[in-house]
Amino acid sequence: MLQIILQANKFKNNIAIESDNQQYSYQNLLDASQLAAMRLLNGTFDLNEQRVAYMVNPGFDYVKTLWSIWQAGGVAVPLCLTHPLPSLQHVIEDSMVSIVVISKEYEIIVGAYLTEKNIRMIILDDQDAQISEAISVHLPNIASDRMALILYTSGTTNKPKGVVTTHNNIQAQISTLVTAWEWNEKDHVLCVLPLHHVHGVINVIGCSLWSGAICAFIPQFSAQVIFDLFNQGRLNVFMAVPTIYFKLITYFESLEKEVQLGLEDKMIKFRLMVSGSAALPVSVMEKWEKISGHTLLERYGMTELGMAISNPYNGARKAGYVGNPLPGVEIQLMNEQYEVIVDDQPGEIVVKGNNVFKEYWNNPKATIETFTQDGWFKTGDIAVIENGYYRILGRSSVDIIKSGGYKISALEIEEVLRALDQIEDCAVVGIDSEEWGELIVAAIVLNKEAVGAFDENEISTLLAQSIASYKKPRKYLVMNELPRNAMGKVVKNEVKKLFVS
Ligand code: MLC
Ligand code: AMP
Repeated sequence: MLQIILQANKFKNNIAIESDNQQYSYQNLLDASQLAAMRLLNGTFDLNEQRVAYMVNPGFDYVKTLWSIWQAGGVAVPLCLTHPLPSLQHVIEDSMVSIVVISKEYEIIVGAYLTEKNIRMIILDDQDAQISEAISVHLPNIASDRMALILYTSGTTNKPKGVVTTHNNIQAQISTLVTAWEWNEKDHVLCVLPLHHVHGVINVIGCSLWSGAICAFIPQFSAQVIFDLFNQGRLNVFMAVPTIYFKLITYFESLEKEVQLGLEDKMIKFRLMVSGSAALPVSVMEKWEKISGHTLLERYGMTELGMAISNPYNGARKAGYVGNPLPGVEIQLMNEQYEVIVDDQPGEIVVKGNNVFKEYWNNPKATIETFTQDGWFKTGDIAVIENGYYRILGRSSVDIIKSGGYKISALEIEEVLRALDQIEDCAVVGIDSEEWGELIVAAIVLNKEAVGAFDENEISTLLAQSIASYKKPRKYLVMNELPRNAMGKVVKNEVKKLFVS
């Protein structure tokens, strides 16, 4: 039996999930996910690593669906709830899914497309939400080296790639965090993150449900709802990206003094507050410490790895540093020739361990290129060790942008922009932003016919049809030509300077 299911069996009577104003026990989750697995199997014995995509709201239905796919022998492919159809199509088609499970409200977005493509669609309805009696079902035995999950991540290629992790990888990713951060069954975490990325799926849902803890969900990010829940005094663990802490601080500062004092009183009682997915500005860390009494625990991770480096749970958490390798994760810094750096110089972080993903889906070339000959995974992140702690200095590619904790390919946005009639050429970059980490901006050269008639809102509306809102440039600069070097290549660092000067 899968380890996550064995774990759940230890805590059958504990509350596992709070969502939609209801509580669900681990027993409820086991029963409902087994029933859903039978529905997926539809009379067959094993999905045998068929890909099953799902577009399901955060909460009981989400976890039930994920666990049902795993128990039926499928590979889970979570879809982003806010992506427009072309982005969803890319994931569905690239991962070659045979089934898509959706919450009812998403039928309007994907229903016609799935019918046209003859892809089986399962719509979760009210009946599914009801908890059935325990049933005796025959489910396949799943070897832990089988594929479990494909998460799509942007890279230096224009379209996102599928990152395949096995059940073994996921177990390693979860168990190292459970050990390092002392997760236990008394914990009560709030999940506010999107659930098609490793931060929400592994760190929040994976770790809490592995430990017999409660995972509470809200439908989408809302500072007010989060503080209302903090105020109830039942939560004790919180994890978010730096942008969320920034937004919470801004909201907190708008509250009456009395309300602030009440909240401070509740927040100080939390066991753990974590930040990651992007660099935590020291200013945000300090402000959060002032209002919550917590020194945020900053850690470093990646879709291909889960988490790799973490500040200590017990011990000094240093602002601007990500700490040290997690248990079971091997880290080296390497130079451009992929030789280990022996002095205190900066180098690219490379990683080995059971946490490291299996492969990029259906992309052996990208998989081979991302590992050194000795099997180290090349992260593309540059770090240095100072006084025994790792500090992230940046990325080796200027074409990867982190905004709001999302990894975004500048090349993907450029391709979409160039496809618009008005735009002849463009260069997309990320510029520093305390709120977003990086803000996406675009220098553009207009087609002759469009010169003098540039309309930012029109561009934004057109982009919304094909890319997610968080990928849209937030500022444009119309230029006669883009800054290029002697080889004719656009110099992105020069483009960045144009936006900050
Ligand atoms: C949204 N907006 C942005 C933006 N995203 N503006 C600038 N830059 C961005 N990146 C704008 C919208 O256009 C809108 O503006 C307003 O903000 C609200 O939009 P929204 O979509 O409702 O945003 P919101 O819900 O507030 O989203 C902010 C957020 C979200 C921080 C909650 O970005 C988020 O959930 N980020 C987490 C991503 C994540 O989980 N990453 C982990 C990847 S795994 P207007 O004007 O139209 O109202 C990983 C590995 C690891 O990285 O280490 O963990
Ligand atoms: P993703 O591909 O979305 O999983 O994003 C992974 C990337 O996020 C890493 O390669 C880093 O560039 C970045 N990242 C994650 N955590 C941190 C952190 N604490 N500090 C700086 N960058 C981070």
